[in-house]
Amino acid sequence: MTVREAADLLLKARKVVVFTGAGVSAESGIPTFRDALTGLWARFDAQALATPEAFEADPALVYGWYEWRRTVVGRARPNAAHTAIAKIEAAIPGTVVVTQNVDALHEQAGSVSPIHLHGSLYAPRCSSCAEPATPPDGPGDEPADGRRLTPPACEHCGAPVRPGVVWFGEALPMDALEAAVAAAADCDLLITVGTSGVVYPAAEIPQVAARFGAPVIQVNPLPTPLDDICTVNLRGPAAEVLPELVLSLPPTAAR
Ligand code: BV8
Ligand code: ZN
Repeated sequence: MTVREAADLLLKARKVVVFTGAGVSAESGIPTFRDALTGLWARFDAQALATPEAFEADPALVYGWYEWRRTVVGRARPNAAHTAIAKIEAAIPGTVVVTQNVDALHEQAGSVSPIHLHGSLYAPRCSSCAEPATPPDGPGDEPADGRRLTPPACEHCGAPVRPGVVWFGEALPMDALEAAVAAAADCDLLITVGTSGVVYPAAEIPQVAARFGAPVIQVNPLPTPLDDICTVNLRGPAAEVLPELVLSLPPTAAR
């Protein structure tokens, strides 16, 4: 299937949902989770780092690992895929960006208020009273991956501060999930970019759009479980495929 077919769908669309995963930030140098050799879960144990039980058992291990991730992400810059998505948003005002990513590269590329389904590395909060905590300044001093770092104490109750991300077994922020489902149910095109589509309930979002009759374009170098619901599968890296797709938009807003 070709970019041309996808471009025809984009040109007709008035309400677009762009649903992104770690692959959209891969070409910014941020590792994905499940890519066979380079993904974070090939090197680290998700159960020991990305669950509430892990934080309870060893807060310094988990906090240190997330500070390392915040450093990596803080030094990264948006790539051509993030920029192309912001251009779609500028050209088609009814566009909603829904991301599973905990980086801020969509915002940095110019996307306005993307919906963060899995939280953010920049929104630490108290693990007990949930009061927001002040994020540390700057990109961090690059703790080695795996270096323990005692989390700061909450200014209100003294409990350890935790990363503001959604761990396995935790509920997604209700307002974000509801807004994403509503946008997917109401859109006339969904573009899914750089996600393996295996983490639920986020993976429902493209399925909701398809169920409500919207065409789905997928951008991913590899097949995923979402292939079957997609109208067009564009196999390639997001930073190459999306700029090509955006070339089809009217010149004023799109370039
Ligand atoms: C919940 C955030 C209930 C922090 C992450 C068994 C069956 C089904 C479901 C379950 C099950 N057992 C447990 C569950 C539920 C579980 C789940 O789905 N597990 C799966 C994995 C089996 N889900 C949960 O636990 C969720 N919560 O269900 O709560 C509840 C309800 C009420 C009350 C209490 C509880 C919470 C899930 C949140 C997990 N959080 N991390 C952090 O970042 O550390 S997981 C992680 O996965 C990331 O957040 C990421 O956002 C998310 C999705 O991953 P992707 O973004 O898709 O990344 P991935 O590496 O997988 O794929 C990258 C893709 O990019 C690949 O396809 C690759 O080919 C492609 N790519 C690579 N390069 C490029 C590219 N594409 C384009 N261009 C490129 N250049
Ligand atoms: Zn507190």
